[in-house]
Amino acid sequence: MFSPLIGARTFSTATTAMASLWTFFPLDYGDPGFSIGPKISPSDSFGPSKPLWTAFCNAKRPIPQKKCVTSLRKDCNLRCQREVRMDASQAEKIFEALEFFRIEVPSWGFANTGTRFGKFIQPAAATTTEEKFSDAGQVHLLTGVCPTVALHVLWDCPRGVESAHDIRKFAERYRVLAGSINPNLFQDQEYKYGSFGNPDPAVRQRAFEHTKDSIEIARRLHSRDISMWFADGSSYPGTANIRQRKTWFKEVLKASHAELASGQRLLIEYKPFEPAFYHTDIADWGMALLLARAAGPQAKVLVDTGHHYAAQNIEQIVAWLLSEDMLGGFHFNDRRYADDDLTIGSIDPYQVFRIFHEIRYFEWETGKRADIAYMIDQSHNLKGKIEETIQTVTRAQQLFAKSALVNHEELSRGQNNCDLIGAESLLQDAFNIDVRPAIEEWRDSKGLPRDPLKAFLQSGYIERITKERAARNSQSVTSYA
Ligand code: RM4
Ligand code: MN
Ligand code: MN
Repeated sequence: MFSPLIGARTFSTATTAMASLWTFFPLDYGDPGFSIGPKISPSDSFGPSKPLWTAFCNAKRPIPQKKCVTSLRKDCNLRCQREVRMDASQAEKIFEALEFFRIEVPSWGFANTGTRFGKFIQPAAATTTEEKFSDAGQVHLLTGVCPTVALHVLWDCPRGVESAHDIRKFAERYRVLAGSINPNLFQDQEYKYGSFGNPDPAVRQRAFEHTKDSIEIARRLHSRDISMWFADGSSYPGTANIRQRKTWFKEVLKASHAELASGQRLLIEYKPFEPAFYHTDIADWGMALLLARAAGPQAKVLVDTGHHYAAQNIEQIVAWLLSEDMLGGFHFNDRRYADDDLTIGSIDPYQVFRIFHEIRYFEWETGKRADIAYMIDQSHNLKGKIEETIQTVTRAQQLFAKSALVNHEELSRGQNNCDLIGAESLLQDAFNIDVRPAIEEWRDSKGLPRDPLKAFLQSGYIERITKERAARNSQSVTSYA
């Protein structure tokens, strides 16, 4: 199904790479199913040839021996830097892991955004859905691992269900498929007191209709996941009947679930606060889990990493959801204070590593691949948008690759023997390995640029879109709410 690209090792022009990736990820709207995520299976994938794997072997490189001039013993010949180097089998593990790792980019990450204090307009920001697809297409072209773009219905589908037709055209043109569909149940005036939890049945009905339309859009685009995020809650004690709202949520989620085609999923996201400041109807993973169970078997929980209190152990939540077969996907971003939407791993990369580790450990123990949608939910108003998305994707790849280096057999033994230092060191050692050379080698084997960000900056794309979009952006045009 996919032609191997061994031989296409140099990344010269955007066109070459475009042609290559098109071979990797053909758009296939003829498929009856919703197999966008795990479409690439080991058997039909474009795996690197063995010689490439074995050619890459850090262990063969000499370990640098430096004269330790700062030492009291002037003649000492120590290895001054303790570098954890990988062997061939580790490089192989990274290659295997990268074959499966795909991450979805958000359309809203390419548009002008800001905070409630103001928006800082970037001349190159996308002003239309088509431009968002064009930008997402660039990210996929250079990274090879972002074949889908998440859409927010009101921001990206101005003609509602009818927009699906245009989006299919954009997907063809820019070589990137529509991914998860996110209904907008929070910005219209009607939703001032909530959507699925609104005391007014007419508003609940309206929210249901919008969800139905979103499911239909997803169906027309062959998107598998509908991601439900609710702003619902209350800001003052005593002003809302918490139990009653829970019942309404169950009712409307159940009705929404009944609209799903087979193979589609309803992902239920949670968030502890904001915009509601007293109670949020779906505030944590337990509430999301109960509601997903009540909705039906195709409903799962979506973990947005930014939607947790600072001290929360997110990887434990991930482990529990995995063991309950209820983890549907992620919205990745990092946080320092609240829902900051910072770049993945920019504050705490070890946490992202631990999350990936729990997933891989689960897969090793159960012998099955966890069916999880990896998605980015970030919108940066200060950094360049495409550059930052590429930075995010490469960071995510690195952390995922590191997690592939944990020795599960040894870890399991260490845990069973209560070998605390041994077990913990397995995680720390894997985390400390510099996986970047292996990832570069993997990209090379796919005809992808070794350094996607550098390739992007040299491609001339940003200069072109800045020229094309600057005038429109100076009018403060934004398709983001
Ligand atoms: C929320 C949440 C949702 C996103 C909305 C707009 O903070 O993360 O996923 O769709 O923002
Ligand atoms: Mn989110
Ligand atoms: Mn958020």
